[in-house]
Formats: sequence, structure tokens, C-alpha cells
Amino acid sequence: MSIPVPTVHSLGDVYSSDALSAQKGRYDQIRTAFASAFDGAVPDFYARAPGRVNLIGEHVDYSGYGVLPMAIAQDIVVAVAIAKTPGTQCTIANTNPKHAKFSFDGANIVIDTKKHHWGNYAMAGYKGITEALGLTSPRSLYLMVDGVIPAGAGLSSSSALVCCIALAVARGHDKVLTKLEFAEICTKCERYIGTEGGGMDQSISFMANQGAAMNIEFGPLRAFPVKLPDGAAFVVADSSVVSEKQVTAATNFNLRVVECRLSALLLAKLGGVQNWQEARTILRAQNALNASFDAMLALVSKHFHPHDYSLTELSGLFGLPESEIVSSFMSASTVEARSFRLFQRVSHVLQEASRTAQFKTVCDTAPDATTALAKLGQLMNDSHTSCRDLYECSCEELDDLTSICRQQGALGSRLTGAGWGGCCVSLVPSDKVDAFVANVKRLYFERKGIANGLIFASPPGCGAAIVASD
Ligand code: NG1
Ligand code: MG
Repeated sequence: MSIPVPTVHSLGDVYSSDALSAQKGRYDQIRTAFASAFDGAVPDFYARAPGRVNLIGEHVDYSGYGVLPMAIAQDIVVAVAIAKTPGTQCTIANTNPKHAKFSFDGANIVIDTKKHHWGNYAMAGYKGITEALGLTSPRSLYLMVDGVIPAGAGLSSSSALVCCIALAVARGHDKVLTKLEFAEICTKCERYIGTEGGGMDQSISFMANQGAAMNIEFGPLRAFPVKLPDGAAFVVADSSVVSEKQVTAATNFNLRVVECRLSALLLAKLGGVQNWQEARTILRAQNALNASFDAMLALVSKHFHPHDYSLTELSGLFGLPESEIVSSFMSASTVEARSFRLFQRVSHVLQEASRTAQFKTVCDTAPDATTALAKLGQLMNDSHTSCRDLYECSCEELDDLTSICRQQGALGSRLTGAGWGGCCVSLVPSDKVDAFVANVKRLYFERKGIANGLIFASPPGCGAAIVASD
């Protein structure tokens, strides 16, 4: 039987029929896997949500500052069938045999964040969207997940899964929401897994525009298309070091979130803000102090020291008992933390936020291509240096890979996503991409004996969409 190419009932007019035709074989395979997992059933529709590469603005979203990612073509697709019989039981399978099929009660989802299971992301999306929609007795759904975004590579495979499931579940209940509403709901969903990210990944997955990077701002959430300069290609290369944010949250990602929060509160307090306890993000502290980036950096130099802060010292500075600092400012995964590197973290965030604004200005003002590429490249290189030295979220392999990329003609190269492994993104003149890719393969993947290393040039892709099977 031939299977028609699914037509698009998109959230916007975002998912082109060309993109779908190119993927017909994949959708056919998902349909076949669906039938074999669910007694011959046929999906009622598909949902898809893309991964992303962040061009600049790393580790600033949860401090309130704007980011500049673009969606990539790689995505998560979920095939969905609505059960004919009543009930709230959901069954979810994966085309990857590593991920076993399982069921859960959609009306009573309990996620054990200590057990790192792929299904946690799916259940988080399910739980968040049903709660947001007030669905106390959600429909029973059959779901088949197919992901082609490499996991732990900083390309946001986990958030794409959360977003895709939330979109699928909303559609499975005939609910229509705006992209912005989906992005906001899905940002909250992620908390059910225990990470405290700032919303970049969910926002770009829904709000991406084909052909443009997006400047995403928070509080309130907004997204502005940014036209990248002609002649610039962005090449993603995977260091092949898997970064498991879930597993290392207490010492890496979530600790950084706490260090940023403590920095914000301390800046506000030492800067004389009366209700300093409300300045829980660096942006809020900046607004309360009514200071420019330079003025903020001057305040940091004046008030902060570069060695680590202990809880005892913070207790003295805030005038609060240690136990209150822990209960008010830390999260479940970071209550054990006793040492905080504030000067470096806040310096990174302020400088990176300023670099992100400069990157956007260069794209918007569109100087001649040579000038534009050189400036953007420099900002990306500076971003990497700051991630490595001040935020300490790089690793040896990423430093090595970005320097190979620069030697091979990238005008800028930096880690992308949370770091501690995963991918880097390089700005390469379009006419040099082929040679660049070949050389990086040889000098990084081959030398390190990495088979099938991932490297690809990505044009800005489109956002999440419903794909109906007619
Ligand atoms: P990844 O690369 O998916 O771990 C994380 C956060 C982002 C952002 C970046 C760093 C989530 C879901 N994602 O991305 O919000 O903070 O790190 O810029 O927490
Ligand atoms: Mg992620």
C-alpha cells in the first residue's frame, strides 16, 4: 500500500511541503513502526518539533536575557492515535529499540527525577500541557516517537521531545494554542524533570521562522527574526562528548542557575536596592539598579571578589541565616552546594548578554559581508572564551574542536547549548564550507578515532507543526 505524503495543518504555514516530501520515507517508517507496536493501528496525525543551535547568548536565558538561536532541520516526530475506548491510560513507544515502550496514567503522572529515563521528558510534556489546559481526565493516546536529534549534544533533543508531546497532546484534545502559549507552557514542563533552564529551547522550537535566526527575549516572551548575513554558513560539529545535564545538574547546570541567582541578589543588596530579595535574576537586578552593562560590570568589580563565596560569607553579606539562604535561593538538586563562584558567573552573563545584543545589531544593520562576518566571528570567539574561562562550561574536547575549526577557516567558533560536551557552532564563509567540513572530519573525528562524527551546515529551519495524515 502506498502511503500519501502527509499534508500540513501547521501551527502557522511553517512546515513546507518540500520538507515533508523529502521525508516521506521517514514518515512511512514511523507509520509502519506504529502499526507493529499498536496492533495494526494507523496514526490519526503526526506532530513534529525541531532541535536548535544557539548562535550566541549562552547561559543567559535563565538570568532573563535574550538569546539568538535558530531551529535546525533535525526534529522529533510523534505519531498519534486517539483511543476509541474511554480511559486515561497512555502508551508510548519509540522507533529506537533502546527506548522501551511503556504506559502511564495521563490523569496521574508521577515523574521520578532521580531515575533518568527517556520517558520522563514525554511525561513532563504530557503533564504540563494537560495541567495548563485543565484536562483532569485526558484522553487515552497511543504515541510513537521518532527522534533524529542526537541526544546530549547541546542541540536540545530533550526539549524538542517535551514540545512535540505537548503539541501532540493538545491536538489530540482538539485544543488550539498560539506558539507563544505553547512555548511558555513547555518551558514550565521542563521543571518536572528537574532542570531550571530559561526557555530558549522551547521558545525556538515553536517560534522559529524558516530562513531566519531568532532573537528571543523573555519577560514577556517575544521573538524577532534576525536575517543572517549573506555568505555566512553556520556549521555544527559534535565533540562526541555526551553531556548529560540531568545526571550532572547538581554540580553543573543547576548550580550555575543558583550562582546567577545569588549574584543577582547580592548585586541588588550591595547596590542598595531596597527590595533586593525580589531581584532573583541578573536582569531584574540590572533593572532595579537602572544601570548599563558597563555600569553593572563596574559594580561587579567594586563589590565582588574572584575567589569562591562560602555559605557563611553569604549569610553575613545578606544578613540572613544560612538555612534561609538554602531554603529561599537554592533548588532541590543544589541544597548541598556550599561554595559559589559569583564574580566569574555574573561577569560572563553580563558580557554575553551584551555580545548577543551586538550580534543582533550587526545582522540588523547589515554592513558589507566581510565586515559583518568578521564582527560576528569575533563575538562568537569571545563567547567561547567566556564560556570556557568564566562560566567553566566547556571541556577539553570542545576547546580542541573549536580551535581546529578556527584553524580551518571558521571566522568564529563556540560551544553551543549548555556545554560540558556536545556541539560547537562555527561561522564559515559559504564558499568554504565543503573544504572546512572535510578538514574538520580529518583533524578531529579521524584523529580521535570517532566513527560517524556529526558535522553539518544548517540553514535556519522552521518551527513545530502538526502534520495530518490524509
Ligand atoms: P541544553 O543545551 O538543551 O542543555 C540548556 C537550557 C537552555 C539554556 C542553555 C544554555 C534547558 C531545557 N535548556 O540547554 O535554556 O540555558 O542550556 O544557554 O534547560
Ligand atoms: Mg536539553
